[in-house]
Amino acid sequence: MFGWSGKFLRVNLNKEKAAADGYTASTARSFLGGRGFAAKILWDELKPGIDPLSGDNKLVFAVGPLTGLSLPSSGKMVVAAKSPLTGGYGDGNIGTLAAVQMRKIGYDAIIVEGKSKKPIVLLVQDDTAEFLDGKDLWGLKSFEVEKRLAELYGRMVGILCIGPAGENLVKFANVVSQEGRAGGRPGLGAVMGSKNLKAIVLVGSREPSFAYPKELQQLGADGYREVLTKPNYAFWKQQGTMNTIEWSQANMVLPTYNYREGSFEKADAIGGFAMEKMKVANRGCPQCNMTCGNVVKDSSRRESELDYENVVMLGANIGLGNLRQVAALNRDADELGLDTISLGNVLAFAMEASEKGLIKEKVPWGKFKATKALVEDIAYRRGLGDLLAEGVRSTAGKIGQESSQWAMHVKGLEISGYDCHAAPAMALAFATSSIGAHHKDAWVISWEVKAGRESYSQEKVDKVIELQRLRAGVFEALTVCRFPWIELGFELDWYPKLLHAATGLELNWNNLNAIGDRIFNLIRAFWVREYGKEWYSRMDVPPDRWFEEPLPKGALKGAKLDRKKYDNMLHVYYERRGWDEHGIPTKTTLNKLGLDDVARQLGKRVKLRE
Ligand code: PTT
Ligand code: SF4
Repeated sequence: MFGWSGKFLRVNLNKEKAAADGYTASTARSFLGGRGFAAKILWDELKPGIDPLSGDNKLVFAVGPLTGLSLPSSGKMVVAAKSPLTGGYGDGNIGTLAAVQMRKIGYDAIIVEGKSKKPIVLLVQDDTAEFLDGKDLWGLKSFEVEKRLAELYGRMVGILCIGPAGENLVKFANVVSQEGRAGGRPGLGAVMGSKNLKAIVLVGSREPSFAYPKELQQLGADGYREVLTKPNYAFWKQQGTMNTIEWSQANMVLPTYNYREGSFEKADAIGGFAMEKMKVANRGCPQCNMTCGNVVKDSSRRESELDYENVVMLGANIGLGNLRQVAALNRDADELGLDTISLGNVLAFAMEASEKGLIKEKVPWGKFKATKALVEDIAYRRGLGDLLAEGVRSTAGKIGQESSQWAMHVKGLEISGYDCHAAPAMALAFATSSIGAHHKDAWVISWEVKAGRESYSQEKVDKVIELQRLRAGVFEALTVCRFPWIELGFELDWYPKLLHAATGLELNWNNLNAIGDRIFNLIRAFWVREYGKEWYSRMDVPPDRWFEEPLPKGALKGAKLDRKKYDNMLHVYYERRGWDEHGIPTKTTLNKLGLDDVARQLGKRVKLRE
């Protein structure tokens, strides 16, 4: 095979053994890589109903055929497992040198099985895997872990690690790399912690072989040059994703005070232009000439890398309007290994619960010191922090009193940074995303704001599906960053050409979209298989707050979602997807996508419509 190594590395922590495992060309063609491989492996290899924090879970790190190559923004990797936060399929996407090194060690995925008896570091150097004592690193924060490992193995090796939150099995702990890149929102850091795996170090010296290496090299170089010509390039380098804060404020979609208000009185103080004045450097993922990580000094003079999500969730959503303090919370989250989006949600949930007198602890809105202390308590599971470490769905279940109406999650994953009181398509995108409420599968909101907020039309449904195919399917499977396309308009035509040069496969966009659909449906099947009978309760619905409590102020004062129209839109979505009225893929749909075996297995668990 060209473009793929044709091998996974299977690592068993119980036995401290690692071995190469071949996979077929048909798997490569059907699932491409990254999320596609991860979903396939987890579907094939996990028994339904396993405890995500037991040795039965498997942690998959996967790359795609374009990952890590000399072409725009290719330094990305997918990390996936059954999620301890949601109980369904969970993954995340990290920009990391580990992605580049994974290609160099010559594997397309690492599958980590079992559980080590003691803290351990997995070191993979080409064909050799070593299981090193991780005792001295256990308990350390992520930046210190990376520093020590880089001192031993060099700055250009690939390092993935967890912080204390992962060790303490916080349900939204993530995996950290390169001091400020992090991924695996649905608790994949906790899965790594449950396996006593503190870090993975990858050091490779090989090069993958390609179908048309010269053409690939030329296309990659042309691609980098093309990125530089795009009109928005300069502004992107100035602000990266932070430019979205002003836009969200102007359009009343800024998550504010636990998604109550849609705009924040101190938005200017935490926005892209405020950040520009404080910025000391640009940082980014490997192989990228768009480097969009905005490095600022936080309130303790430490460096912190800011993105839209980090800032709105740890700023507006908890009522904090001081950017250096927001940066400090963000830096703490990176060091502790906590997902900033879920963290901003649980903090806001605690603040609202405290305001309403539902918990005895005083957790005021926007108070930096108290919040900073609570963040540490969550990571170390102390007091109220221990309750919050389980995520908002679980916390609301425990404190009761209708708090579930404003526990802002879908299927257990906390919502990322967009208020949907007046954005039905974005609400649908959150509700049907493949990992729970995350924007990565279909960031439809910018289109929706232009197309008209009020409508619940079929056009909106189709747009959500179109984006899910592309973003949740193709980009996650090629495993390259989607920002060149979304943010700069780097043309989609580049990708089939690059794929052809790397693998020799001639795939047009119809073929690629079909792969996107296959992956999306396989992940849906995974969720249904896990939830079984429970699936029949309403799974694809955003929280009550957006239906019941109108926006209290601003240009869209009074706006809220309409339940009947939303349900109708969801119904249309199911039809367009070829799913039944419960959102379960029909046999015909699965068979059409070549997932006959999945249909057979799923049919044993729930009733499948023809
Ligand atoms: C992603 C989610 C996001 S989405 C952000 S900011 W964003 C948060 N970043 C966190 C962080 O930082 N530290 C931390 N402790 N927790 C964090 N949680 C949040 O995680 C990220 C960029 C961004 S910045 C986005 S949108 C794009 N995401 C891509 C994607 O998903 N797929 C893809 N093919 N390309 C993408 N390009 C962009 O990458 P999750 P990163 Mg990320 C500090 O992890 O679990 O996927 O959730 O990885 O390397 O930092 O790049 O406004
Ligand atoms: Fe990473 Fe930003 Fe480059 Fe994407 S554009 S690869 S997120 S630095």
